[in-house]
Amino acid sequence: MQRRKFISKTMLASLASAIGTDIVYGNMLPAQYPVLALQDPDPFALFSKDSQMVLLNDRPWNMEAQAHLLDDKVTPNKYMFIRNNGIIPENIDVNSWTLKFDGESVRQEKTYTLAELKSKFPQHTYQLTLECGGNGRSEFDPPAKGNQWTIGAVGCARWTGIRLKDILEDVGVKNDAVYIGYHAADTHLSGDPTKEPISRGVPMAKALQDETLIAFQMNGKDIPLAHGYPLRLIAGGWPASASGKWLNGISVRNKVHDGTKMTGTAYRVPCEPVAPGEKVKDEDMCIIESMPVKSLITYPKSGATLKSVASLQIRGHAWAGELEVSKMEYSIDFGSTWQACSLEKPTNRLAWQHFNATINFPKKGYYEIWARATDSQKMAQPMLLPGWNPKGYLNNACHRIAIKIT
Ligand SMILES: Nc1nc2c(c(=O)[nH]1)N[C@H]1C(S)=C(S)[C@@H](COP(=O)(O)O)O[C@H]1N2
Ligand SMILES: [Mo]
Repeated sequence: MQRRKFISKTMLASLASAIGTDIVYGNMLPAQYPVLALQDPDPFALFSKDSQMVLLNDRPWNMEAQAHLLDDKVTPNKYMFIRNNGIIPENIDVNSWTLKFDGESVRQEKTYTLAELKSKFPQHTYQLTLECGGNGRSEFDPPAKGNQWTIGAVGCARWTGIRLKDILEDVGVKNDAVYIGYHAADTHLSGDPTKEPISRGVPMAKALQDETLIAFQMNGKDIPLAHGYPLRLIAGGWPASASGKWLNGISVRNKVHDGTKMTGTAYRVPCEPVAPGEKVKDEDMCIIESMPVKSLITYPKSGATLKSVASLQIRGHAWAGELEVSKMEYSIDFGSTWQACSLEKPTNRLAWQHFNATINFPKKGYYEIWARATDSQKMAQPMLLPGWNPKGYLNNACHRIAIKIT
């Protein structure tokens, strides 16, 4: 008879610490047994997310919200979407974390500790809209590869940090600077330490805006690990891929940054419109900058049945990249006529704006409520899918919800 082999004391201790409590009959635990609690960690608990969030991928982690979850004026962590291109860094030591400035266009390379960054520069807080360039991708036809985001890869939290422009002034930048590119501590899916999962950036004009932050807090607390702890670049209103998480380096470049996912077709759209399915050459693809005008109805939830209501208050948010939203409308007759919503000013530039409207329904039955935002340059959201593009970016079609009045 074979003797059962039990787990060693040290293994047991490390399992117990991973689980967070004693394993009561641990001395009976067979060696090599995969403890259930440590298999398939609950991704929502793991990242402190609401369990109504939708998991799109677990390697790398990608998770989106649903429209009704985004009802808060300031998005709490539990409803913030997660978009990762690589593996989240482990064992982060904030005491040894540094941010290095290099590149052709710095006068001299310079490295700051986290403590220096926090003490040396004035701190600012802004509410900033971050939307993945691929939000809405799932609707494109022919389909585009990549995470099939529906409408929930957007959020608007409050970010606290220091202005990138203040640090750049301290570093000293040459006149020929064109772009900044970020570097980060996450690792490539292949495990190859020489490869960066993503290294994007923004032109100097965006880097020098007041609202472009090197942030260390989200909603008044340390940035959650999944969102870039302990340091992240925030460039609100641009595709969120420009907002590098786990930031440990900034290169000041004398040309457009050519890091991973800056070149080729990544985060680019055809410079001129193309027919659905058409092949586009790399050199005919242009970098996405400011995001297009868009809105979401966050209350009520699509599919709701309302008992004998004559009128209903709807609400939501609208945003327009670098621009302000100047008009918000809704329709209950499939876009034949549009009525004005009341629209608030943003709390600061690059924050989403809240709208609401009281809708009167003529009688019982099924309705769709459509919402349409228009930006300060008079560009309105398209009712149906906008220009097809090979990677499925920038779908800013009107959001629609279904309602039954019984
Ligand atoms: N270091 C690093 N930064 C990153 C990414 C990443 O994979 N690694 N993903 C980018 C993309 S594509 C998006 S949409 C946003 C998502 O930010 P969030 O996960 O905090 O919502 O982070 C951006 N910054
Ligand atoms: Mo993204």
